[in-house]
Amino acid sequence: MKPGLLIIGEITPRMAEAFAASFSCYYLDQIADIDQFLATDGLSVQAMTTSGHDGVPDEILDRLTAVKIISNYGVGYDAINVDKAVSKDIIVTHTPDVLNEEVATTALMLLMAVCRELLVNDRYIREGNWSKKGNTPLSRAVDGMAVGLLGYGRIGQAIAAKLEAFSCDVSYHARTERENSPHRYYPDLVSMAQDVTALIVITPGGASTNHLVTDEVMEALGPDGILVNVARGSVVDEDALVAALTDGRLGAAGLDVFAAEPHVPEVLFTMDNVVLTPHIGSATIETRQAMGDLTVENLVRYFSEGKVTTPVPECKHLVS
Ligand code: A2R
Repeated sequence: MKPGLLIIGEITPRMAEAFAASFSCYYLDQIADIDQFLATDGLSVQAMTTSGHDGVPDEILDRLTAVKIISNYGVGYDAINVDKAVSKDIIVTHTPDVLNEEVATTALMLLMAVCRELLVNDRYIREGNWSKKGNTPLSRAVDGMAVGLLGYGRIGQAIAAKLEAFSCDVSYHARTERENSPHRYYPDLVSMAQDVTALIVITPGGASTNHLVTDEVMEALGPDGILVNVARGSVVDEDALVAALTDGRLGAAGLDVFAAEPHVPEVLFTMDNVVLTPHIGSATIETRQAMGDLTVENLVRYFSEGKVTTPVPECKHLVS
């Protein structure tokens, strides 16, 4: 008998096909009566898969008592209560590394779109202004820019490598300094924000990084400063961000993530100095395929070999 798998959130057809080959699949959004499910088919559910956005509701985690593993389709797993899962000896896996380049490219795309005013210029032509009013004002160069990274892990270092191609002066802030890094380490985030033109946020979400980017950090970036967030909306104090952009105390922003997705503060819609994308950091066909394959691999390996490929650090002691 195939083990039961509860699928939470959106997955690709390729993932659905692979899961169906190894598991009895139950889709949370197709379950009409959750209490009835938990008392019947739910008893056979030994695995769950979810996305970084959807996570696992605590109630499900508490009531699906046969679950042994949760495979997260994404690198960020702040929407899963990992402490609770680990206390129940449930292994949690995620998809590190396979999305590094894509998220790094998204960060650079936002930085470039903001600096070169891509959307303003595009609209200018579409509205027929070029022939009527002539050229648009000059924009800002990315090449040679001083850029600070908040977070210097797998993705942060991929961003740094791409910025090198633009001869940017790269520095970073994290809790710990990396040995042998070619980039300058700032133990203090505000000091780094004072010294750079653009700050790119690429830490995990969750309580420990909540509102790391404060009003003070944005003040330090200043009226010519640019904030790019490809991490989690929770890392930036969004009310302070909106206020700083409104007052001109912060120059511009490129935002892929928001505090309460899919809600985005509407005042941002009116700002030409802001570029908005709907959490598309890793959302290409190629990268989502690699992430999906790893999400499947973790589950299939667990049930066939008793091993997983990419456990989250908090549950390494649970895996052999
Ligand atoms: O602080 P450290 O030395 O552990 O460095 C990590 C940094 N970080 C922080 N920096 C400052 N204050 C904090 N409270 C803090 N917490 C973590 O974030 C490290 O440099 C970086 C995380 O790197 P990785 O664990 O390799 O994550 P990865 O794969 O780069 O992904 C980052 C996030 C995901 O969790 C998703 O939320 C998003 O990017 O896609």
